[in-house]
This record gives sequence, structure tokens and C-alpha cells, in this order.
Amino acid sequence: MIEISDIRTQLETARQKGILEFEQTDSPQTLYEKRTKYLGKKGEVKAVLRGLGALSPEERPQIGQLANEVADALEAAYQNRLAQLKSSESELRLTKDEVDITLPGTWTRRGAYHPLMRTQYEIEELFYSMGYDIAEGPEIESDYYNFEALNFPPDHPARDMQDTFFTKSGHVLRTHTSPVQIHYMETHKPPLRMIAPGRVYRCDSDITHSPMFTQIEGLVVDKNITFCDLKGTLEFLIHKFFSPDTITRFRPSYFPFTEPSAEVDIAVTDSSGHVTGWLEVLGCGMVNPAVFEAVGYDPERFTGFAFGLGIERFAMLKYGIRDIRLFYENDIRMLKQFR
Ligand code: FA5
Repeated sequence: MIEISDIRTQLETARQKGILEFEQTDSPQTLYEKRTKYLGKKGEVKAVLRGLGALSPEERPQIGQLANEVADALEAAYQNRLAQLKSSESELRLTKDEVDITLPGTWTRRGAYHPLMRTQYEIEELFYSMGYDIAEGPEIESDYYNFEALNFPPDHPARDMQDTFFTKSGHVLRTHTSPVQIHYMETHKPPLRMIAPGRVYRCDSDITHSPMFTQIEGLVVDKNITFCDLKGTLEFLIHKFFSPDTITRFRPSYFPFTEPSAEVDIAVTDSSGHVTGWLEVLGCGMVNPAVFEAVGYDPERFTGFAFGLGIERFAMLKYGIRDIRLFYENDIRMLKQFR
């Protein structure tokens, strides 16, 4: 026979034990499990109420009221502890993720184009704006494209003009970008306008010569192209790339693939504008009819001009770099000036 006093004791015990357990719980998850243990459908408070049937009708409301009080007290203790846990959790997160706003920030270093790429892109942009196509060709060439089709006769001393690296198979590391003229004319019909940037190789090394350097080839073929077109185009390039008052000099020269031929020098001036020297920046000329014949163009119908410029020389003059080797050493102190 269950006594009302036993039930009261059970309820009071549940209240005390529950409140104590809640207080000793350190995680919201476990706290919730504990709450279920006392206040859930199968929890301790409900279990006590199941014994109510054994009591007299007068006793039942008393126990019902006490059970409600115990449940309220447990719920309050649960909410209280939950609030404590949540606030200490966010405090913990604040201290753990603390940021010292007085420390210097982390910053990304800005990259920059290499001065040679920058020069190449600038020149490409200029010609692209005039409707030129941008072409490419292989760096390892056959003798035919590097020399023969460009009218260098076999064993002619002209081949020594460009000290050549040969491969074991008898190919050459192209000594200039002019072979791209041939590839391009073999696959395109006139009228045409193109430039071809790329690396070239020669056995050559001093402060203005490097064994690997970069050129931009230019070729225009149409009816009635004259030397005036060539001169106007190159002066436009030089005045746009450097400045409108840059002094140029066209010097007669010789290339087997152009006739007549010229080399263009740019004046090097001191701070008061006096010319202190000249730097050769490109070779050029009117396309030799023998070259048109090699690609199957009719030299009676078409004329054209071509040029080949040294990107390093353009960059050296523009940025005041005196030694060509600085471009290839990748010294960060030099490169970061181009940011
Ligand atoms: C040629 O290479 C001819 N193919 C250019 C040409 C093209 C003429 C089309 C006519 C028609 P040259 O060897 O002069 O020519 O070289 C052209 C430019 O490349 C030079 O003016 C110079 O600016 C640059 N250059 C030549 N050799 C070196 C080198 N070793 N290092 C750096 N730049 C060089």
C-alpha cells in the first residue's frame, strides 16, 4: 500500500536530485538529456504520478499540485543552467577567437608582369589596334625555314651573321622570328598584316646581347606597299611606345630576305636632352621578291615590308636598364620596381 508521504518524498527527492544534476552538467546536450530523464514522458516525475491511482480522491489533487510545483522548479533550474552554459560558451568562443586589432594586418603581395612581358604586351596592343594578326611559330626550326626560304644561300657567309645553335638532328634553335613570316605566308593569302613575338637563340653574350632573347616580327603584304608605309608604321610604334619626341635613325643595312634593308637606332640622351649614343632596336626592309617566290606569292602583284625588333632593347631604353642580363636573373629587387 503506497502512502501519500512516500509519494511526496519521491517527488521531493526528484526535485533535489534533478536540480543538483542540472547544476553539475557542463554541456547543453547532456543537460537536455537530463531534463528528459526528469520531465520527459517516461521521466521520473511522470512515473510518480502513475502511482496516483492508489491514493484517495482527496489526496490526489494535493499530489497533483506538488508534482506541478516540482516540474516547474525543475524546468526553471533547467532553463537557468542552459542560459549559464550558453553564455559561458559564447564567452569561451570570444576568448578563443580573440583578435588583436593592434597587430599589423595580413596582406597579399601584388604581383607584376615581368618587364619583358609588359613590353611585349604593350607592343602587341599597339599592332592589334591597327588590325594586325598575332602569330606564333616553333622555336626549333629546320634550316629551310630559318635560312633557305629567307633567301640565305647555302654556304653563303650571310649564315654567319647570326651565330647559330644547331641540334644533333641538324635542326636549329631559331636565330630570329623571321621564319614565322614563311609559316604565315604558306597558310595565308595576301593582303595580310601580322606580328609574331617569341624567343630566339644565338651564340652571343655581352651587356647588350644575350644567347636567348625575344623578338617581335612584323609583316605586311598587299598591293602597293612602299618603304613609306614601313617608315610610317615604325615611327608610329616608336613614338607611341616611347614618346613623340624620341629621336630615331634609319641606317642602310643588309638582310637576305629584304631589299632594300635598314636598321633603326634610337638616340640615347642625357638629362639635358643631348644625344650621347645610339642603340640599335630593329632590322627591317621591303620583302625580297625571292621570299615571295619561295611561298608562291606573285612578286609582280604584291609588295610588302617586314621588321624584326628586339623586345629587350625596347625595354632597356624605356626603363633605363643598362645590362640585358638583369632581365633573366630574376632579382626580386629589380622586378618589384615594375609593380
Ligand atoms: C634580325 O634578326 C632580322 N630577322 C630582323 C629583320 C626582320 C630584318 C625582318 C628585316 C626584316 P638582327 O640580327 O639585326 O636582325 O636582330 C634584330 C634585333 O634583335 C636587333 O636590332 C636587336 O634589337 C635584337 N638583337 C639581336 N641580337 C640580339 C641579342 N643577342 N640580344 C638581344 N637582342 C638582340
